[in-house]
Amino acid sequence: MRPRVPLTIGVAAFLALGAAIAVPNIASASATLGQHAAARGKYFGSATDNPELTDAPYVSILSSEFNQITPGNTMKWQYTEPQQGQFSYGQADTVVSLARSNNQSVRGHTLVWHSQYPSWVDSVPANQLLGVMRNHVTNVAGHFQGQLIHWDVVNEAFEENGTRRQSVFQRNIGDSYIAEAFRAARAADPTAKLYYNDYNIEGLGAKSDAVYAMVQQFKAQGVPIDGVGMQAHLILGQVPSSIQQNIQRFANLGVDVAITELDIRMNLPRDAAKDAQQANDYRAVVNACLAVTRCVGITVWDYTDKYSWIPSVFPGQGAALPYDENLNKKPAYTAIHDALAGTTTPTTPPPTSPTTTPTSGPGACAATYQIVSQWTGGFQGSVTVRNTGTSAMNAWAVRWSFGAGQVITNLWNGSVTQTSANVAVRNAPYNGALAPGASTSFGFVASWTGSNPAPASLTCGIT
Ligand code: G2I
Repeated sequence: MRPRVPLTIGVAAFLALGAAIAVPNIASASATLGQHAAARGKYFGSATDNPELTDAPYVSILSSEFNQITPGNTMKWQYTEPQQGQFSYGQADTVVSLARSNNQSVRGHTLVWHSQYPSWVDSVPANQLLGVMRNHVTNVAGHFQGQLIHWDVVNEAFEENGTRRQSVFQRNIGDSYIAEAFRAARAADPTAKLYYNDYNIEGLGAKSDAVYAMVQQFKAQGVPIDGVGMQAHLILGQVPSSIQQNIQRFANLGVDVAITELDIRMNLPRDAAKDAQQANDYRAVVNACLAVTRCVGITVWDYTDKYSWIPSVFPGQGAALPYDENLNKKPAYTAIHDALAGTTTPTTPPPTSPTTTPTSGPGACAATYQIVSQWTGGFQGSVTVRNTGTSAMNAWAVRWSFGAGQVITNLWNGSVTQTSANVAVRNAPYNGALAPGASTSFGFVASWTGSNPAPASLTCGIT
């Protein structure tokens, strides 16, 4: 996108206020899973679903313990394009805005899948399905453009033996449908990292070999793939021993890896021995991800047994998640927590926050920079933008200069350009409008070496 020519800089003078920012003590036992993961340069997230959002105690933990959210259902085709050409985003938007209000990143799930699509798709003439699929991807990825860190572009396209699943897309479009979906997704949302997502590909085997070969081919052909999602719907005591090796071999192809739907089911009822085994299993998965730099994060497929999909699909099995059905933490929680916490401690004292000097008048805004967490080589930051003027703003831009070579690697809820030290962040399509007094924020992950001083000043304006 071409940068717009600046018309006005609303605020150009700044004060470093020296107010200490409350940064959680990363080493403390009470830090959340999300905070510990961030301190290791990863996220730890949870899936959720709209019906659960009326459960206040559930939402309270969802909102505080995790730094990433995946909508478990409501971005799927049956929800987003229930009738051909009629798109519906209300439920998915609800999840995305909840996550945004909690400063959580969001994975999009999922654009093209053989399940949970509306029946009209089966009636599309074969020679029109490619166009219909592209149109779906273009609209849905376009709607959420700039709001998601990842998209699961294609989900579960392979059989256990490594052959292609004979879905409606495979049958009517052919092998090329996966690459075509990725191309359409990149065009519609250039900032989301694009993932292929599947289950039973956590360890070495025929199915993960097939996905590996596809990723290798996509890389060679320039098909825009950025990551592989390993769902990790696992069975007690059966974490594949090759999981770390397998994550690493995908990383070596030049893609990121995410554990996208982790749960570890057991035969009911629970007992102490099974809980202890489950804790070991969760620890093994977390440690495998921590061991590979390009393993970017882990998502549990909801966090509580109260809302797990397992009992309805595997009768007699369940208790697969780190919180029980009464929202109490299980041994698995402690194992995840302690694995993420490791021995990591903050490497430098938390920097203070420079704040723009609020001014009045049209287009005046203030930007506040904050380091959320920091670890060796990286940190997560957040900038809050507030309309300090007297009239509504339709767009904003925040600029600063990094003083020590920091480089933004990922930014959400805004669009970033960085040229050497100079960073410019403009609003995303959905958060540019700010009434007087209103505020919004964007988040980012950046690298640093040596030291990580906060910028001496930020500018905020309407362009
Ligand atoms: O099946 C487990 C997961 C495997 N990988 C892809 C994921 O997208 C999938 O998630 C599950 C959801 O967690 C379930 O909630 O996908 C299921 C459908 O295959 C979802 O189940 C459906 C039920 O089958 C429907 O009856 C129900 O109306 O959830 C719907 C919404 O609650």
